[in-house]
Amino acid sequence: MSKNDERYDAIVIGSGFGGLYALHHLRDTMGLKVRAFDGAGGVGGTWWYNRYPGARVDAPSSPFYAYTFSQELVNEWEWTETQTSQASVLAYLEHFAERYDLMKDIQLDTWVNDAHYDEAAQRWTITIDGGETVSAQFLICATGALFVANKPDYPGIDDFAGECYHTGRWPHDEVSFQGKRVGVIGTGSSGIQAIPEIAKQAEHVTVFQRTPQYSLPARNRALTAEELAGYREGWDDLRESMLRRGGWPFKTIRRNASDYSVEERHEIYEALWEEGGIHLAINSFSAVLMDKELNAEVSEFVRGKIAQIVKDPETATKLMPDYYFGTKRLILDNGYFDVYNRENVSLVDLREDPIEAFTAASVRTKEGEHAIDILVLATGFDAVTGSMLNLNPKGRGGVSLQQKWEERFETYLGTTIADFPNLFMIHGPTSPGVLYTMPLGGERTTQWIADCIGYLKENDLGAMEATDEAAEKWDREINEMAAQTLYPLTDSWYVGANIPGKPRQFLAHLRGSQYFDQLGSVAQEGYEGFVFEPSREKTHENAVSG
Ligand code: N01
Repeated sequence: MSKNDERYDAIVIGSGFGGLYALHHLRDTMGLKVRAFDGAGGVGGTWWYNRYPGARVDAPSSPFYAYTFSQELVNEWEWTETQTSQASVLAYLEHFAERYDLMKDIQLDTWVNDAHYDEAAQRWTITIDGGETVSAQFLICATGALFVANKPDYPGIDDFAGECYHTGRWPHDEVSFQGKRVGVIGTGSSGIQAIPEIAKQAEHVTVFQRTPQYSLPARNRALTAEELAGYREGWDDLRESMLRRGGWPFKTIRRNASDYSVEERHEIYEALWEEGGIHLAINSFSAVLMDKELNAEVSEFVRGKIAQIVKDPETATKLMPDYYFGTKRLILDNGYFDVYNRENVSLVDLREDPIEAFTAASVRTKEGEHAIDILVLATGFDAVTGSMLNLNPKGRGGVSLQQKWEERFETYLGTTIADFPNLFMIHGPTSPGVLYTMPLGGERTTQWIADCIGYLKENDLGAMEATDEAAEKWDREINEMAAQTLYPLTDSWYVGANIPGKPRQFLAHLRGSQYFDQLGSVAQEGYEGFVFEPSREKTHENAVSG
């Protein structure tokens, strides 16, 4: 066999949380011949790239932001903090890859430059760096929800002659901020995590803020040996609880705001703020993301906290968010608002004082010039859809994904796309993806994909494909679910508003456990919404043998 026609049952693109588990499950549990590819020089996906100072999990983390399927794995990994750092997550993923002997089937430093479906062969052929082609019946895209870096196109930005780093493409060598004047653009999770760390070293940090943010205290601390032992002991129950709830093990309190007085509600907000993490959002009142008045009350509570923390009233005012609390990605910080009490940090409010241009050594805004040595772009990603559009697979009739998704990011179940048979996405648009615990979501999605593959094999089928009708219906359902909340009213990357020209559409399924129940029912009820083709390979073999 020439190097140009390596044949597999499945190709996995990406070796982050989703891709590594997909390789393990499809190869070791399903017994398939699988090959994984990743353009990065190591496994870890998001966690390989996003190694900026302060990078941590921005969701309930140790030990829940991890694979859940194996008690042995849970027992042997020593998480040390309540909010896991990027370095720990990456070390964990590297351990996972070694423990399950995955590296022999992962080709790193290898971009997939083309992927197209061969209707006659019912197979996907990919072209990788160097022009080699590889084919498989199934293409599993674990390409990452936060992969394609968004770089602003301010006039002259490429003329800036100092060091320039995007948080999502952070160098592997240490970046020293010692004695440097640093400009940071962007105050999403990445900027808010990085700024306090950079400020510890830099001579001066100028933060360029477009939208002020609600950020909640992460209250990161050491995880005690007793806590870890308790989690391990009760793992089955915890896992069960994660499966039933939104991917988290703890109960979300379903309180009605109207059952409490204003004072009582404030006591609850205070307690949840003190507790830290995302509790203020998920454990205050169930309607907080639906009821504008209630949301305004919580928003005001957080603004009050900002006013208490930030000593300079003018800076505090600039930091006050004015969108609906929780409708952009919630941020968990370790000393973000406090950082503005330092003498070496200043804030530029781009709404009042926009950036006009860059020079070789400065950022020029309407009202002044800010000399900088290092520019940090914490400007986010073409989230959820960017990595798939980058891959741009070509499906039935040669239709490209860029054509297919020109106006709307239509999928069926967030995992499949009409016209793209045998292609599956992990954390695709309209899956719970970024609103669920991603490692667990990846496991559950992969298990469902594996069941699809098993079903095809058992029934001598060669291809499965979502119908347009099913995709349209799914799209309406996702839209209707989002429309019951305040999410669509805010410009955020959840709706694609951070990327100029991107079609506006809410990109996630809002009810994680219901979603996985739905996936299960579709499978149990014979895969409604899909069409199947008999296996041509089998037919051919039968014809030959018959
Ligand atoms: O990106 P963001 P991020 N001029 O898009 C601003 C995940 N994450 O990298 O709000 C000036 O949230 C933009 O302003 P605005 C997490 O899910 C996970 O911080 O659009 N500013 C915003 O302030 C997170 O949500 C972990 O008005 C510009 C910022 O840049 C997601 O990644 C850790 C601009 C971008 O914020 C993305 O977070 C860290 C411009 N031209 C992040 N363009 C984990 O724990 C953009 N901005 C897994």
